[in-house]
Amino acid sequence: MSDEEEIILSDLSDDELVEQMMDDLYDGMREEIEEAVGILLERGWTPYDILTKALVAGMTIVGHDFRDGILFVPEVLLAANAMKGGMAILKPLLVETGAPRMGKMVIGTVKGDIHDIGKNLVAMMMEGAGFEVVDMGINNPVEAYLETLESEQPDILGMSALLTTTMPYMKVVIDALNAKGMRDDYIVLVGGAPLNEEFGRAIGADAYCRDAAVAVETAKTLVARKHNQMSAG
Ligand code: B1M
Repeated sequence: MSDEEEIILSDLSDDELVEQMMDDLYDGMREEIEEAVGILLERGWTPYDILTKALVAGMTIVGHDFRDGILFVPEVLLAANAMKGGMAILKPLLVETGAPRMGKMVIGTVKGDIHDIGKNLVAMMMEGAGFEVVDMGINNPVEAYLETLESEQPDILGMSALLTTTMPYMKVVIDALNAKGMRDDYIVLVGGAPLNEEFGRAIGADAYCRDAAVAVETAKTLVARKHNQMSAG
């Protein structure tokens, strides 16, 4: 592209800019994504709207083309990197709501799985809603979950899996909690694109969370219920 044709992001209308962000995310252009996030913030967009209407929506398109064999791992990694650039700007803004401490969550992606964008988003939104979050990262074996639960004593255990081959591992973790008599000590929330409610029930989780907003709402409800039960009992 010649200099004359270069797109000036700040000259675009909101709709055009969001459209452009989807293209830039698709092309893995991190700096452009960061600039566009800054522009939308200046125009008064909420961090949550930028996240969901531009970044997550753009990543969905990437996901479809990855599935259909149009994009491959290197391109998807670049797109993920661009998304992370945007998320890094939004994170402190989502977190600084000054909400009172709601409870504590330990969250990690299960063994064999290295997808972390959705988990990071959940962690961010939970922090934004006033939860303390301990992020265990990716590829966590059952031993790591058990150790972290013992040392952190959270209210909630969150697990993420993006692959049909790794989602059954969530049951391995829940079974281990049962075997150790620890299951009832924690609210177990699970999420990730291939999961559904039925799966969540079948493996013995307390709830399946379709997205980060649902995770926050579910966490609030179940923590409040747990505290009520504890004060009644
Ligand atoms: Co992967 N990948 N990937 N990938 N990748 C998927 C998941 C896939 C659906 C793509 C496809 O074919 N359409 C497919 C899985 C198919 C299947 O299992 N049925 C797939 C595959 C096959 C693979 C590899 C096997 C590819 C290969 O190597 N041949 C490989 C596996 C690596 C491994 O993990 N061992 C692989 C690798 C990768 C990259 C490394 C290139 C990259 C990950 C980079 C990273 O995460 N740092 C990647 C990406 C980016 C994707 C897609 C395109 C996007 C995932 C994403 O970040 N979405 C994905 C396609 C898709 O899902 N559309 C795909 C955006 C994110 C915001 O959404 O993660 O769903 P999501 O999280 C949501 C909810 O699910 C929920 O809230 C989040 C926010 O709203 N949620 C939770 C998630 N976790 C939660 C936990 C909770 C609560 C809610 O706890 C309380």
